[in-house]
Amino acid sequence: MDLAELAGRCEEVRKEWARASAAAHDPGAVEALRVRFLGRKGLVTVLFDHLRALPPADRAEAGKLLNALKGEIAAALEGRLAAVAQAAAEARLQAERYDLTLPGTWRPLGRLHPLTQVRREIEEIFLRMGFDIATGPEVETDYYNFEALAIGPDHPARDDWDSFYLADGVLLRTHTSPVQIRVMKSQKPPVRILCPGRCYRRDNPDATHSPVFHQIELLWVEKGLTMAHLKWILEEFVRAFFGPGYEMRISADFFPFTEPSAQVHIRKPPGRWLEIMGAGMVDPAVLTEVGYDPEEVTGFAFGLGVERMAMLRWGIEDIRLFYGNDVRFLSQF
Ligand code: FA5
Repeated sequence: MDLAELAGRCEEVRKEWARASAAAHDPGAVEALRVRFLGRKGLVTVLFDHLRALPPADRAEAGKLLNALKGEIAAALEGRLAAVAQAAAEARLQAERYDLTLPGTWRPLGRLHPLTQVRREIEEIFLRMGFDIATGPEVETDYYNFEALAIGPDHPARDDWDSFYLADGVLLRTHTSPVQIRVMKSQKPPVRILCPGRCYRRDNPDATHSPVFHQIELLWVEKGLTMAHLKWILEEFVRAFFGPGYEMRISADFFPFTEPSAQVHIRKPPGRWLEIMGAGMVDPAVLTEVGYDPEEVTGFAFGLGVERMAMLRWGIEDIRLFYGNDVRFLSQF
């Protein structure tokens, strides 16, 4: 092969490059081009083998031609690779483009039931004051629910707690006061506890009564406690839970297990008064029943209705809303 022939071959390879490279649209195809033209047996590489056969005078010229071709194709390859990579990146961007004007997907979030929120908040207030949480069974015996609380079998106050009996002497507890008895029987004074729990009564459902509801019982037994301490705790509690703008009214009441006894009403003026709890000084007969000495220690207790607290907090007129499982209602809390 002489110089002119080699130059002709260079031209052919150049044309072939132009044709082949125009058809390479992805990185794989560009790599195949590189192998085909510049690889060990590539179209350009094999032309270099002809150098040795040329007359020495032509070699420099031929070398120039070949190196120019090689450099040209190497540079074009690089450009081609960059172009292909950029096209691929652009295609990906197009495919992943977000339309920010589309409406979002609504994901409903779960939340705590308003009664759970209120219970937890009340627990926190009293935990800060140094009370411990205590619990007891919802299925109770007549002894803990009534008798130990000085409500004998024929006591007229039984009418206040119309009960669901499961068997003779076994019932669904009507209040959380039996937990007081269980705790006092199991530990010595001082006692400072809070007992949240579910209660059951054969009350006709209305705006403020539900057959299943929640109470939180508080009991503090120690040397030297008086009604003044109870009043102080109540005022602190109402302030902590409701904040300003609420009024509290304490009036006389009767419970067989407290003496004196009181009931507490709350209202947010100009709203109606709502009874939230029964309270009082633990009756000496109850202290004696659990093995405490009423000459040594005194105590006070209250049992408050969790639903009533929630109704006052949010201005809810009907207790049954808490049990309707209507998401439109529940999602507001
Ligand atoms: C009692 O149950 C007493 N054990 C409270 C007590 C404890 C007094 C310790 C003294 C010492 P009463 O029946 O009043 O008391 O209920 C207390 C509170 O529970 C009521 O003020 C009310 O807020 C709530 N409650 C009672 N019955 C229902 C009901 N059916 N639905 C919703 N809340 C109720």
